[in-house]
Amino acid sequence: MPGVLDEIKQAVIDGNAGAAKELTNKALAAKVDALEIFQVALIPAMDEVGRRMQAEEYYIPEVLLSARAMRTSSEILKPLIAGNPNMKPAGKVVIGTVRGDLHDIGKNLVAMMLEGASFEISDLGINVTPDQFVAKVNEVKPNLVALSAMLTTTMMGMKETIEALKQAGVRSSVKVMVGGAPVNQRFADEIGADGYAADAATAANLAKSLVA
Ligand code: B12
Repeated sequence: MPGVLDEIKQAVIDGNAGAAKELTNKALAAKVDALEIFQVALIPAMDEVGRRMQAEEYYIPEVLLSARAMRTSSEILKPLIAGNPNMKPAGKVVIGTVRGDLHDIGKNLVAMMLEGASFEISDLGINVTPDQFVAKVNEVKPNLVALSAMLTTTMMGMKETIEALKQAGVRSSVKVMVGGAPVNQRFADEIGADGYAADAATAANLAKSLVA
């Protein structure tokens, strides 16, 4: 049933959550496999949103609307997909904004793009201490830890978090990627992160390559 899959994809690209919900239910009623909807409509839609964001055809409001539409559909599909052996998440990610920092808009966008790229996300929120990152890493055993900072005064929290992961003996079992307005590749290299991305779309590609 390619028609309805194309329509779902378009609804997500357009950021139309109502249409995404209606069309997802329509596809399921027509016995389209939930996993197929995910793989043929939702993931390619978020890939396209990422492309448009990089090309500066989409800005934050459009990306947030698309992410919301994607979530509306994926919330319907998730319970149906759970347990399907073919639904392999791309990997697990623990994400958070580091200690002292309350900015979360960029971090949330990154989380949404990673979710769109079929990563399983544990979002610790804002003002996350190194110990809280370590505890979550021990709990969910992620492939990737994603650290966000928006203040020059908090970006050293990324280094402290990496140190804490080392101290806890788990640094080698995860990749660490960092981002946020004051962060750049040089800083990422200096603090021993595995990767840096400047925006949410690039972050999704970086995450895929880090876990590949
Ligand atoms: C919104 C905002 C706030 C809101 C935050 C609301 C929220 N829920 O997030 C509020 C009002 C709370 C706030 C508070 C403060 N803010 Co403020 N804030 C901003 C503002 C205007 C926008 C930030 C934003 O959301 N941008 C949009 C998102 C989408 O972009 P982004 O965050 O950069 O994220 C993208 C990339 O960086 C990247 N990315 C982000 N995280 C990650 C993580 C990974 C792993 C990867 C790979 C990529 C990645 O991908 C994202 C999406 O593409 C910026 C100015 C600006 N234009 O950036 C100032 C700014 C960041 N704030 C600033 C300051 C100073 C403060 C305050 C100290 C102000 C004060 N005196 O109280 C407080 C600090 C509070 C705290 N302890 O954190 C300064 C920071 C200066 C500096 N260099 O340190 C800025 C730059 C403003 C300025 N020009 O002075 N702020």
